[in-house]
Amino acid sequence: MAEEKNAKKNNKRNNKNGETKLTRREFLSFGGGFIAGFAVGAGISRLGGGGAPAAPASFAEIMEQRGLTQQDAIAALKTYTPGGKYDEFIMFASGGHSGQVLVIGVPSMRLYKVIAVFTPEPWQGYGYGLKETHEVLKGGYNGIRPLSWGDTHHPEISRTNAEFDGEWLFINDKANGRAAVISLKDFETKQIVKVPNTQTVHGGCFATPNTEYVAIVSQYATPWDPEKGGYIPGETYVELTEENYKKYFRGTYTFLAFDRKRGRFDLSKSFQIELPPYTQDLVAVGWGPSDGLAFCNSFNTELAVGGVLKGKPPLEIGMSQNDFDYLHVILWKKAEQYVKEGGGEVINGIRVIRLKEAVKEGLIYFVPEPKSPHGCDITPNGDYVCVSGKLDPVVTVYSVEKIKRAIEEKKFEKKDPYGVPVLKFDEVVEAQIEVGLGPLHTEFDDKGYAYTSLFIDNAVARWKLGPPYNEDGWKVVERIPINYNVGHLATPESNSPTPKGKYLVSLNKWSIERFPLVGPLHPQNFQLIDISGERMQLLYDMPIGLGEPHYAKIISIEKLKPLDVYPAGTDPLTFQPHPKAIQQGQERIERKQENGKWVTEIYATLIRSTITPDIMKAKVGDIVRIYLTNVEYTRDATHGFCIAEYNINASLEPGETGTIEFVADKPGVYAIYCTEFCSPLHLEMAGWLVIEP
Ligand code: RUQ
Ligand code: CUA
Repeated sequence: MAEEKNAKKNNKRNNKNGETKLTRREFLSFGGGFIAGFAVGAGISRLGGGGAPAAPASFAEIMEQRGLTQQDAIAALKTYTPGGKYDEFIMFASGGHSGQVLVIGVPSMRLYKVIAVFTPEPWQGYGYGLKETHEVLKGGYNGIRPLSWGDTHHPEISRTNAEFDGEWLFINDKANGRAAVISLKDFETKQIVKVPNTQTVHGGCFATPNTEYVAIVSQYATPWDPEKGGYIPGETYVELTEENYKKYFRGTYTFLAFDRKRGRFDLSKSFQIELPPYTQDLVAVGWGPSDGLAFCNSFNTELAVGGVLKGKPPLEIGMSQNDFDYLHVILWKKAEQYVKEGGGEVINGIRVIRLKEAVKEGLIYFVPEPKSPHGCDITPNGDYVCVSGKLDPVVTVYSVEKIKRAIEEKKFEKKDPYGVPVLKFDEVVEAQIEVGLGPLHTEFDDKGYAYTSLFIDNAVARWKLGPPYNEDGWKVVERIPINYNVGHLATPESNSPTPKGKYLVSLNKWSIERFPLVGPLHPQNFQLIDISGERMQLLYDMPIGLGEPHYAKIISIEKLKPLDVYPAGTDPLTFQPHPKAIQQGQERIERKQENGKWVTEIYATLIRSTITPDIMKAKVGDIVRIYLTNVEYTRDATHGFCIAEYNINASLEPGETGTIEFVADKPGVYAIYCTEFCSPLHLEMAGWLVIEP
């Protein structure tokens, strides 16, 4: 009894979560000082005190010592997240040229994971040994050469009824015209596909309301075969002249069919619409009133191809002559129906609706949009499309109802040179909001506000949407400076029916003096802004040493249901039992002939702190297959597996089975060891690969 009392006494300051609870007296000395410090301003030494001996410095003292303002202290309180407490949101940010995806907590801005996507990643063993991961990477090769980087741009989360459901993640690689599927069960890449007939893709990924398709659009036009149409990398050649550009270069609007059960794109059910060689840009797929419609904007309706050495204007000038470019409106459900009835033709592995056909069938329309626009964002009700001016200080808001009516009533002002009807600007515009210089992208909150990034002004403009969101809308209410050169911005679950508001992340290209110098290549800067109140407040600067992150999607953390460990013997690619999984005691080495070739198969297990078998033997020239099963089911008990001098490293998460396959081309005795510091005897978790001459 007495003991229990004592224990209680000792524990009294620790609540269930192990957090220290303050006594009233202590509270007065910390918190009281803090509050008083705020009330009177920083620079006052500890108030309260209450006589507690050797109490830690007060908030006011710390603020003074560190030169922090009240704003800073409030920002810290709003973002600081102790270990064991979780963020409210998770942000999936493109990793830019790293070809990866960054997983970041909001509001803590802590980096939780770098998902290996288009680029080999040694810690995860991605592309460094596990055959399964090599297969994923290979899926995206273009037939000319292996690719080991990507220019990731626009992450997208799978949707159910247009809402983000947290099951799958998609992202595009602009430079190589690819798209990837990532499972949000294990945050690993499952598939990469090369978009047929297309060299570079920028707009997209953007899922249809129930993720039937993921929309993705070409950026720079691709040379198409003058006779058969379509593009084969490394094969199709068209001489680059203005004439040929007009005639034979093409853009594409692709709907990659997504098989949710398998978690894979299915090219055989996908379709593509041929577009004129305008440089297509950002993409959005509608819901609600805009259900069935897909959009993208464009620039270079001038069809400039460059040629400064021949006296032509430089590309950026040639591409910026027209006062209007075209917002593309695609009737994707109608196109899907057309394809299902046998319309289009298969070119290089995908069903293509040729441009003429698309026009004839009424699947494509253009809407004039002011000069070289950027951004293409749909308001929460699915009722407006917002296009930013880029070279024009306005955001132009198009009414979806008006667009549909104009199409129905054929309110065309002309046809473009390819025969696509162009709707009358005045018939479809709802509003134009002067937001500032260099408007790029717009995101939304839950209170009827829109937020537009202003690249040139180095600011974010907050503006009020008009009816039905606000009676007195379509006007800017506030601007907050950012540092510097904001491209995209992201608010939680924007571009869906129910954005969550609260925070905005500004993805800034330059950081200039915000961080210590680390050489002439400066980090990029993610700035977290509180948008919950009357005034926007900057909370946090997060340097990103991976360039150049483009866009991010933010989702409520409770929508994510990731696995803790894999069920025993899982192949992560399929989430099914791996056919080569074994249990402890079943380890063995088998050598046999396969189609006249010697194959050594090694069934191995990994457990703290043993690799079994610890001597793996094969003969030079053998194909070696090592089936590795991590037979642990404890959270976090990952083991690595590397082979010295063979450029092989794998990572096996608890419950995972994977295959390492290579040709034992060099004889020798090679150290093998676990590359994950997994236990006190981690260094002993080792063995030998013996390749007999
Ligand atoms: S866009 S440059 Cu997302 Cu503003 Cu790629
Ligand atoms: Cu397993 Cu170190």
